[in-house]
Amino acid sequence: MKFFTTIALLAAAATQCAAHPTIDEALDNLVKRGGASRDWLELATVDLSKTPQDANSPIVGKVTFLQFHPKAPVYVTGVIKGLDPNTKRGLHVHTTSNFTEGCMSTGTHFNPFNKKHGARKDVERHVGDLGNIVTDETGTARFFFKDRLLSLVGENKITSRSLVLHSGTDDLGRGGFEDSLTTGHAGGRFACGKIVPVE
Ligand SMILES: *[C@@H]1O[C@H](CO)[C@@H](O)[C@H](O)[C@H]1NC(C)=O
Ligand SMILES: [Cu+2]
Ligand SMILES: [Zn+2]
Repeated sequence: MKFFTTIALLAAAATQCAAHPTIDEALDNLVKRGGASRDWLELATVDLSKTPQDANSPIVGKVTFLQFHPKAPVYVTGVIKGLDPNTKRGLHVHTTSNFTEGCMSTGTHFNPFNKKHGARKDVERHVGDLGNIVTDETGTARFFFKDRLLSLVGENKITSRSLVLHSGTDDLGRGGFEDSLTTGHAGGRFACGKIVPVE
């Protein structure tokens, strides 16, 4: 199962972003540098298609996380449809997958090191800060990036937490609003889902 999911991801990543290395090339590089083995692989996915308690949500989307070594970066790839065209929307890992009050009860941004909110490439950031996804003219966002802080194992483990897509743009901590350094002033919680391991 894992193997086939990975192959599907490699194909999807290759067609999505010709300018970026494919996951397979990235893995090759990691193996060469001694940072990974082809025997160790963790995968997790989130289905954002049905925001808990809101079956009529227009959002359809799936995001997959892939890691090749406990200390290696996590590759994040996804397609999310049903958003406003040509815009940026905040995407974060939130601490819990408590959906009692829909996305509102998923807690704060996952922040095991008690940092301030920031951009994905900032030193000062929450582990859960994934910045913004960018939509095309049809309101679809396709993305593929790697992140050095996320993990699928250990203390930064995001599995069983939730992924939250916001109704606004994440200001990456730079907006000067009261909530810029906690939430990136990213607005309401548009869609969310539990991050579950793929066996
Ligand atoms: C889940 O969220 C609800 C609503 O915010 C809260 O009352 C409840 O205590 C939470 N459950 C757990 C297990 O934290
Ligand atoms: Cu958030
Ligand atoms: Zn944050």
